[in-house]
Amino acid sequence: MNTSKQVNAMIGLLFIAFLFFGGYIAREQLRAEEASVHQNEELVHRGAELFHNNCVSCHGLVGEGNIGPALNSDFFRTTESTPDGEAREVYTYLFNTLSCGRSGAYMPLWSERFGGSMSETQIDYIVKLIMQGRWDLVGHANEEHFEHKLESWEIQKADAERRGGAIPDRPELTDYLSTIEDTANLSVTADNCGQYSMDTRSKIYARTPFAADTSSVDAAQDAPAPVATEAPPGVLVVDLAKDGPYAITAPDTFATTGEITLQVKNYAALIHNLRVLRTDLSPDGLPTNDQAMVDIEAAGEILYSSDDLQNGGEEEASLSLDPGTYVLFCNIPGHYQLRMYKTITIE
Ligand code: HEC
Ligand SMILES: [Cu+2]
Repeated sequence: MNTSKQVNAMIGLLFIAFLFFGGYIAREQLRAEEASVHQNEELVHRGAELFHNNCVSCHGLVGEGNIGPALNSDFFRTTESTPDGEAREVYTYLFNTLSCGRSGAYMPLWSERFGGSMSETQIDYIVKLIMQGRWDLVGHANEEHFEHKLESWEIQKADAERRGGAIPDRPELTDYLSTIEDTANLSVTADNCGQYSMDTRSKIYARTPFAADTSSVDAAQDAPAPVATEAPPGVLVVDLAKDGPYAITAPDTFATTGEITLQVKNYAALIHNLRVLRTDLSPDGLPTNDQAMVDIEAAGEILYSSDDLQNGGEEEASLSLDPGTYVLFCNIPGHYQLRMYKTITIE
């Protein structure tokens, strides 16, 4: 009798202790989670500040792309449902690209380890920012810095008015962006640390982290392959970066009886151009020079060269091409190596 009461009391106590500890552990977990959310927010904030100071000039005010490609693409994003291995792959790709830069392109190297200006911790902050798509924070950083710029302009202006001197131009947010004229002063990254793989790039570009539900996967599979814009006879339409950051979209064959009207348009913020080359060489085996451009002299005969086209830039030209196979490519440093080329057969 007594013992059974004792046992009951024991069980009761144990139960209370269990509730107490259970509650404690749950609370601790919540606290730890809140702390890590808070910590993450702190880190991506630092990433945004670094991005404002070092990257917006080439990659756009909120990662939309400018001289460098867009970085606000979904394929760089990870979500809670992204498998660990895949997330690591994206992380490594971005981390290495930032660390080493891109050889043969304007993308500088950043890691102190290779002579750049950032610690690996700082690079980590920026990579986190890109993978979490926190462009809102970059927007805030821009605004904040811009306000300071405006304030000092106000002072300069008041001063000029007092002295009757020339009033300086009001700063614009877009002053942060490099223009194509600035590229004359940019240097091409000479060498990376050999960590950049073309296959990894293709794999990452194919990622669709927000299309996990089967309906959209089916839709993507059913979608027709990209085709060149419907054009009137005699008009050859070549679209740059319409179906991918380094894609050239044009018909595989083009029938003509004489003069061809060539219409080329760049769909990306990243600058591209077009060359039409007659060559006996294989399209993937053109010789390149130390500028990471196709060595035109050695490659064959260039029959058409467009201007360097900014976002939305178009050009139209007449040319006559004999029947045969030609290579269309972009000769912005590094782009041929990124497979920005396509063959076309003129019939
Ligand atoms: C002087 C211009 C310039 C600056 C400054 C610059 N980039 Fe780039 N970046 C480029 C160019 C050009 C490319 C494309 C290289 C290529 O041809 O693959 C690029 C490529 C990249 C890529 C690879 C994108 C892809 O699709 O593979 C990442 C990531 C990147 N930059 C991040 C950054 C970050 C982060 C910063 C700031 C710390 C930065 N870049 C600063 C010009 C720049
Ligand atoms: Cu290009």
